[in-house]
Amino acid sequence: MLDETLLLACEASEAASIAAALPFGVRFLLRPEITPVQRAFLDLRGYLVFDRVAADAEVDTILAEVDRVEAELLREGKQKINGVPLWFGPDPDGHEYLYRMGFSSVYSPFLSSFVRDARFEPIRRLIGDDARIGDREKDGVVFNRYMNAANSLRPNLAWHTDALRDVFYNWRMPGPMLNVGLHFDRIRPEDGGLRVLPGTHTQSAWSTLFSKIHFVTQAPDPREVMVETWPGDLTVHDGRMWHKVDTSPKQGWASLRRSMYVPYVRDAVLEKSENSPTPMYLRLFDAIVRWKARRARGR
Ligand SMILES: O=C(O)CCC(=O)C(=O)O
Ligand SMILES: [Fe+2]
Repeated sequence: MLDETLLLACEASEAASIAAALPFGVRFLLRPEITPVQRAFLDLRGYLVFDRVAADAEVDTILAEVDRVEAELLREGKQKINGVPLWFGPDPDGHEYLYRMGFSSVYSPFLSSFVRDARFEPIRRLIGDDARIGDREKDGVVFNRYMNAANSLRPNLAWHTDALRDVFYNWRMPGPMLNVGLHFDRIRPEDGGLRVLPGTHTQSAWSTLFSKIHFVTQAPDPREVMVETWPGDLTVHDGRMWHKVDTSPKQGWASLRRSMYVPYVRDAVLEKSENSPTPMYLRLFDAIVRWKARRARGR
């Protein structure tokens, strides 16, 4: 982890040259304020990784909460929360398993208060002094699980920019936006996991939309950087940057990777409810994931 003790008061121009010299895999400590070097690295590369922002006990509690909510949703036979489809598919033992859940904090008072914890305040202010936690807006707090197993609904997530979602939501080209993720597993480079294309957050609108096929292209890119994670890590990435999740070469439960994305929102308040329709981009996303799972089964 980078020791920034002597860099806390540096000028923006100095921070920019320090950031440019840091390795792509640099891990930062989340302090009460985002530091000049952290800001400069984010501006330059499009992402930041903070070392273990959640404690092991919190990681365990969140994972147990998700299991509890999953069981409740299965009991109730729920297919969607606030219009966002729940992605259920078989696990390696043949049981129904939840691969993606939007609005996960709606059923969990623990999650709802955890994402508002004071330690995340510098992240909120990084996004904007007026930013709020939109856990009842957009897709809410999204919990993801990925597994490499026969019949898995989701072994990976192909190249995409999160900005596309905003094009669908607002019908305009996205401006700067930051996405905040928590990571729950030890993922080494050889485990697949999150890959980003540093610097692509400043590309043209055309490249943001078309330089790869959203949610379909999975192939390695010579410029890609693997984001190694420890349980409890927090990542921030610019939504205009290309990124993907690669399949673990492990099989079954050993390949499980879990992440949770917390929406910070600055637009007008648009809370969703049980009657909210499924957004167009999610219908598309849903169709692509199911098509890929069917295709994989057919192989
Ligand atoms: O699981 C991850 O870390 C990435 C998830 C992601 O990129 C997304 O849901 O848009
Ligand atoms: Fe994404």
